[in-house]
Amino acid sequence: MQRTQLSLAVLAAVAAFTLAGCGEEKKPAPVVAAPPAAPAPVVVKLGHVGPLTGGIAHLGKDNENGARLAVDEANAKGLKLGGKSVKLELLTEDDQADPKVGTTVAQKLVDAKVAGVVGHLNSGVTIPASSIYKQAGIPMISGSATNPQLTEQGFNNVFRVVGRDDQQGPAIASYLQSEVKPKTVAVIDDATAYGEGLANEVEKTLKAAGVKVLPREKGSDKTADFKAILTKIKGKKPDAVFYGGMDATGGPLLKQGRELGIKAVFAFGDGACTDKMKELAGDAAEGLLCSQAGLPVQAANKQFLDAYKAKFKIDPILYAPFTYDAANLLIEAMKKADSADPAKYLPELAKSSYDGASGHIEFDAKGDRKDAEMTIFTMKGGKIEPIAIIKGGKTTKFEDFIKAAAPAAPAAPAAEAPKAAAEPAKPAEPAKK
Ligand code: ABU
Repeated sequence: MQRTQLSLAVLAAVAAFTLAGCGEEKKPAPVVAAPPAAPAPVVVKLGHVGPLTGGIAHLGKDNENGARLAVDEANAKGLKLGGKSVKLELLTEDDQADPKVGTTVAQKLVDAKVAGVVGHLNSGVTIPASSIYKQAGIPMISGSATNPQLTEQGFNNVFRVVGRDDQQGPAIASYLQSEVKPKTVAVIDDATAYGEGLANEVEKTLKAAGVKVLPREKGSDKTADFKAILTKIKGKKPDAVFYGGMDATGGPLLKQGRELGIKAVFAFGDGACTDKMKELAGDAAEGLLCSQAGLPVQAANKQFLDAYKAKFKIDPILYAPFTYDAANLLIEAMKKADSADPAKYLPELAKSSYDGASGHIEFDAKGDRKDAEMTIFTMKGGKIEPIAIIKGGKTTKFEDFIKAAAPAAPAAPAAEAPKAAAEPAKPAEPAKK
């Protein structure tokens, strides 16, 4: 008899004897072994990278929140890969919107063995960082980097869920040309891959439409005083000014332009297409035109908007629905592959066909989002309001887009149903903010 069994037998005998001595005839309580502890879940790390300090930290945090919401939801639902419970862990890094810091923190994430990355935010940071992830074979999806070069490098691990600046530039330039009908346009950029690249696309489109474009003026992503540039521009009396850069510099530029008495229409790309422009430029922001390289936050699905608000107590700013989708795309691909091994789930990621908060997502061979929408906004009453959606070269007024996307009226009872064929299903209802 083994020692444990022997001890149990002695214990049982002593208990029986004790009970008998007390005049009771109860049997000894059975010894119940504690259930085996559940194995600890396997931790799978995902990275998020963006600027969490500096002038555009609000946008970095917005992106991070989107990714965090997706990860927390997946953990709450429970995730199993390869028959084992998995806990996702989001590692977040601050790249300070700086290409050098970006590559350093990208390597840090690689060394931490993340299975996938959501980020970075800035094209000028995402492009050099993508080489680090490529060498490590780690899939990355940017929710906001729009410079075409990102997906023109031929890297099979690189994806984005927003459109490209060779779609966004023509969209905002064509809208400006058709609605404002400027004869002369001044173009300024912040000398980043994003700002300069987008400004180039805008200039190309305007010139092709016969609009005179003034010689390019340049600031930087740190410029606070644009007065010298704006004074030079004012003398040339442009009808419109386009700025390729982020809201942190676009806001002061617009404010200073109005202070100098420039009456031109000011237009911006997605980096400066936020309500922050009102905070930075004050009343000068009213009437600005801007574009985003995807559907507006107002058209994101209601489930996402409600969950985001409930968790973070604020509304999403710009591309949070896209980083939420990016994180979910990584998770869904892992589920399909039944593995968090990048080599195993990357082929599933490339084949994604996913209905996310920002609409339906599929990738083309380069890793770009197929059929990305572009949205044009104006600032009204201190808020940017979507005016038009451009998709596949077709422009739809935002109100018409919302109407078309509204859910079909409830089906009539069977007995009263008309005999005609049923209408095709309508897209999911976008939330109205
Ligand atoms: N696309 C908006 C700003 C981020 C970037 O592409 O640099």
